[in-house]
Amino acid sequence: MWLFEANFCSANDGLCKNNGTCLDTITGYNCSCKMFYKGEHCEQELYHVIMTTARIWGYARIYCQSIGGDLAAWGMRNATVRNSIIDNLLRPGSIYLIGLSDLDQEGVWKYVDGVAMTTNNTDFAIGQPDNYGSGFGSGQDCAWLYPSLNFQMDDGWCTQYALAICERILN
Ligand SMILES: [Ca+2]
Ligand SMILES: [Ca+2]
Repeated sequence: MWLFEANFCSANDGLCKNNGTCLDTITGYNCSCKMFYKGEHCEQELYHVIMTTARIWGYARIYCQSIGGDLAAWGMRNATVRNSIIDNLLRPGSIYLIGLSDLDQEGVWKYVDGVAMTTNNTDFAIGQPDNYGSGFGSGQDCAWLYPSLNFQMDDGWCTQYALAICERILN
């Protein structure tokens, strides 16, 4: 039996699309994608749309789906992408809903694409999520980026009108 060292990257030009970097591994290769690309071969381009009309979380989600996407999830998990959106696209003083909630089960946070929250894929401000208001009425189950918290994440009320960040994959 023979085992040859894999050299996929140099043997297969252009494996990683959109200027992604090809990295050989023992058994194959991985593509390291540029900022707004994902997929095994960086073939998917992520496109973000900043909503300019305030909506409640549920209607914001429906709006994002109506333009072929959903509330931002992947781009919110990736700190580089998230910070780029915050720095370049958000209006100071506005609240922006994102695709993260604990609507299904209190305290269990999940992105709209099904990915569970971890400390590495979220950026909640200190003391958040706090489910503020529970006991008076419903607590807070829908995440937003909050301006006075340097656009860190905070759990907010799903019934409050706010702007939102949509995300869709091109191709
Ligand atoms: Ca909650
Ligand atoms: Ca909160």
